[in-house]
Amino acid sequence: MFRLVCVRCAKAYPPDEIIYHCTRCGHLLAVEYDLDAVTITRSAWEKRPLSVWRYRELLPVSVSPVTLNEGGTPLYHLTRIGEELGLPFLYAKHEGMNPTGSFKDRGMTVGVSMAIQLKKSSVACASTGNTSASLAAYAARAGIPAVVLLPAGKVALGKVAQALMHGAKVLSIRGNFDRALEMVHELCLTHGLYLLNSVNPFRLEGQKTIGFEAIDQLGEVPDRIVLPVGNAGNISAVYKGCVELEKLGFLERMPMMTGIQAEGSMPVVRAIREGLAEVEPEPHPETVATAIRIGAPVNAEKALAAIRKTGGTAESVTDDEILAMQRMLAQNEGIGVEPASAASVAGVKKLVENGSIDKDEKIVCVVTGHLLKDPETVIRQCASPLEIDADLPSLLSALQSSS
Ligand code: AN7
Repeated sequence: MFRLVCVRCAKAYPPDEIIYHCTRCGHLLAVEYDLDAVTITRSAWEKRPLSVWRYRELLPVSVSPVTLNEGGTPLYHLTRIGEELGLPFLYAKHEGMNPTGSFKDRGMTVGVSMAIQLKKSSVACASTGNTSASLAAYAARAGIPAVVLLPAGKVALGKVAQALMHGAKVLSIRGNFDRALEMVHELCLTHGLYLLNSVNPFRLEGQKTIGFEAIDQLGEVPDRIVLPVGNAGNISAVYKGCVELEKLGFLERMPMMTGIQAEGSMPVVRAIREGLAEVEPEPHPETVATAIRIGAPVNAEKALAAIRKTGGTAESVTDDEILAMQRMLAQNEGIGVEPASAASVAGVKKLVENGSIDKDEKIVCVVTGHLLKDPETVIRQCASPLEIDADLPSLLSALQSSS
């Protein structure tokens, strides 16, 4: 059993109320379980396949889930990048290996299942791209219509292609993500669509399983979990999950939650650096990592608490640093991720170089989305394939001149 509880004033709401903000103070709501009633053991969990649904006792869904087999993503040891940075225990959890190519699927399997559980017949979101791709696919799986609002001209090609092909109603807003979120929120409140942005408390329940899986795969709690931060939902979700494991007695210590933002879009980093109680929104966010081009992160309050309570930190990286790390992951480790995802590892590089990370830490970087999400940014960085005549001498001469 669970209830919804305001993250600020702790006012409680019943589990079947369709509500995204506290009616008393306006803050977000979180799912709170009766952990005393949870009787699952770690060894029982470990007998199940690695997936979001391994952890179903800590999820709110009681109907048969709307699923595409999400989670169970690989945890890779970054041996070459680790050696270069002097970090022998550097890992990447590749969330790009989810059904639609991003971690959003973990949230959507739970979020769309909850839409069905709550008897909602249509769903909607605003998105920098991945949320829309994922929602479109899970709505199709559930057989219900989806509406997605995108910031015009600022969404990577692969993500738009997915949202369109999975049959969502796709609308491009002449405005940024923050404005699109305000609009879709209003649409949902006035027209009864179910809102599946990260203001939705259920979506984050699915996303917290990234941390559960990483701990299970590593066989111990990492010292640090590093995530790219946009709306700050994912970092908040992973922290919430760790708090629950700790309360269940499954976690001996908390990982240091570490958030990485792009320099042109870094309100959380500023708040951490300057010790602010709240983030000051960035009115004109800009970065090549369009997934995290978000100036007013709605989950910032929870993210600041997660970072501060665990002794973590937040750091910014430039677009050049992001793209250089995207290439390093691809070429030195064989791991293809989109720019926002590379931000987490680029952030680790920066933190180790400025002495903020201990070299023997066990570090899990969450790389959040697949390389193929944003082919245009890739093609812009790489030389075009050399076109040659279709004969062996031309091939040999081309190989010689390019070696
Ligand atoms: C690849 O799709 O916000 O800090 O609308 O796609 O939880 O927002 C995407 C976010 C990191 C940031 N990496 O996560 C959306 C959207 C990738 C992402 C983030 C996103 P949050």
